[in-house]
Amino acid sequence: MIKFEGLTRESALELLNAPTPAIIKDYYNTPYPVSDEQIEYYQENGFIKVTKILAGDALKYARKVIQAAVLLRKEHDKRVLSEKSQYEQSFLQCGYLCFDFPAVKDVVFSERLAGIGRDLMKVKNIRLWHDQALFKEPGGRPTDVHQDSSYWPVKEPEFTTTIWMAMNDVPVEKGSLYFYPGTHKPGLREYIDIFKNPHFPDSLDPQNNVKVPLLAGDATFHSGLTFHGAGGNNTNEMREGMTIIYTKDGSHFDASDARNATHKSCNGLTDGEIINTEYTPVLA
Ligand SMILES: O=C(O)CCC(=O)C(=O)O
Repeated sequence: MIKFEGLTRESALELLNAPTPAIIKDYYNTPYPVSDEQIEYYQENGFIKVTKILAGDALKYARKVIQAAVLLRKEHDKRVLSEKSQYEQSFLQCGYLCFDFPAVKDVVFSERLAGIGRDLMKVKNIRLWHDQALFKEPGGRPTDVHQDSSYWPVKEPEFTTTIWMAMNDVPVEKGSLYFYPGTHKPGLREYIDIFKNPHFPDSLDPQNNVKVPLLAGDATFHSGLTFHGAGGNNTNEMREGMTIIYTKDGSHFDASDARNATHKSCNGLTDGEIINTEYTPVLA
């Protein structure tokens, strides 16, 4: 059973249902300027590290809120790491937290965070695709290398991006992410079954990656087409990662692959329809 310092079930519930203090909410919605060099780097490499996206009290508050949501989602899971599936040993995955917990919604709907994704992708507006906390337990195994968009029924994978935010420090030994630069350019290449039967992608040179350790409050953005993975957690602390996945406003739903069409974000959509559901609002 997982635990976070100073959090009980009761205090977690209270925090998650309390209104976010105005000063923190303002911070979540204050634009973070992105330079032309950063946009070019992202476009060229398919990923980028962006520092101090959250800081000070806003970082502390957001971290507690995400911990509280993970605590409640996992409170009935009493298994130790070795009893979990191989996939679950890579991370504790908690998706769609923003629709269950009002305080998480304020983080996930942050214009500051979404605005960076919009600018890096060079699009007019972006929508939420989904959110997920990805905590890696002490001793957690590496995350197998994959391309995210192979799991998402979106017809324009080049216009999907993920912010992966470090809520605590994530050095390499705690399971930071690594990326294969430029691998977004040839498009969708390979489905890797990271859930049950992973293999290393045939088209990649295993060594040709860039490791991106982060400090708390830093983040990476990566395209849904960029191959990436993460190391194991060889520390005694939880790796606390929070992700938000965005799509360009105007993207279309792709129901051609039934494997991918089970997302909550697909609610009621038919093949080729513009993605616009209650779960996928425009954020910036
Ligand atoms: O958190 C991890 O270990 C992997 C994250 C990942 O694959 C992603 O956010 O796309």
